[in-house]
Amino acid sequence: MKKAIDIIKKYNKFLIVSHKYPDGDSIGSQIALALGLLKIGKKAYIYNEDPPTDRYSRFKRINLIHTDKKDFDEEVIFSLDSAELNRIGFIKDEIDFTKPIINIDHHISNKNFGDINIVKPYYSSTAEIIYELLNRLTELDEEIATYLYIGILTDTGSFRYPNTTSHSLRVASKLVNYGVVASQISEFIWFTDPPARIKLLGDVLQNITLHDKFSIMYVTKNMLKNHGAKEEDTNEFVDYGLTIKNVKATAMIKEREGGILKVSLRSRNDVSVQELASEYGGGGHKTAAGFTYKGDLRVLKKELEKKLERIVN
Ligand SMILES: [Mn+2]
Repeated sequence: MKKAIDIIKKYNKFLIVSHKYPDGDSIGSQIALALGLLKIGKKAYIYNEDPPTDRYSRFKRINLIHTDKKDFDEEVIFSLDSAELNRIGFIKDEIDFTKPIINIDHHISNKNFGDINIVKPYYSSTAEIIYELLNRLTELDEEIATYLYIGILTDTGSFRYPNTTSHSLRVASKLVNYGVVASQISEFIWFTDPPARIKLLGDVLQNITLHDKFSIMYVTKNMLKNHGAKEEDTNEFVDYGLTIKNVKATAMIKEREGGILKVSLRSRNDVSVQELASEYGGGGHKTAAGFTYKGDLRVLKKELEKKLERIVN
């Protein structure tokens, strides 16, 4: 942490990147860090492969997130919430690795690829780490606190997942003290579903297969098309597979273009799905992980049935 502070003080232009399909933690951490750097008179530029999803459209400062690099000439690169540099996607090719990289993350699988690595797997979110960093740099304010809160709220599943610790709750509480209205943030994020998403959810829940202690569901390109839904509309659907009594692990398979399948895995605290994700070249956390797979949906589903059966027993 001390080394990161020294670098921040020494340089002026900071590029902030995060993983493809950025989630609430990426977006919240990136914006909070950018606002903190701007506040102490530095230049900051957030650059991601993908734009924020519509879920975050009611937060003003998402306009700080760019999907083109323009001519921003960074001196230092911050990589947030990304276990390895490949996770940030094609924008990796536009990064000059001779410049200092500060890697801040909470994934246990983090490859420590930075010149400085602040990796805290026991933290709920990258936002929780950014909170500590910013506290050493400047005075926090309501706006910065709002974006940090978004990160913690979304990565803890609204304070329901096992990563909800006394520390994450304490940080959230301090953020509320800066004037964050917790219920309003929840409303902005969770009460904004387009009708197509709910119709699609109905279809997806219809195909859920329930086994002994695990469940699997899937969504095809055709199902999306039938409802005029986007892939982002399926985010968090996986959670429903785990709300069923006695289910300890669940998988959600999403069909993407080009025969690519994206699999999200979730588990209860006494079961880990992380190793299963790594088996397929993916990663994540103990109770929330994922991977991509090229091949047939039915074949993969059969395979996952066998593997999940083993994990939960
Ligand atoms: Mn995260």
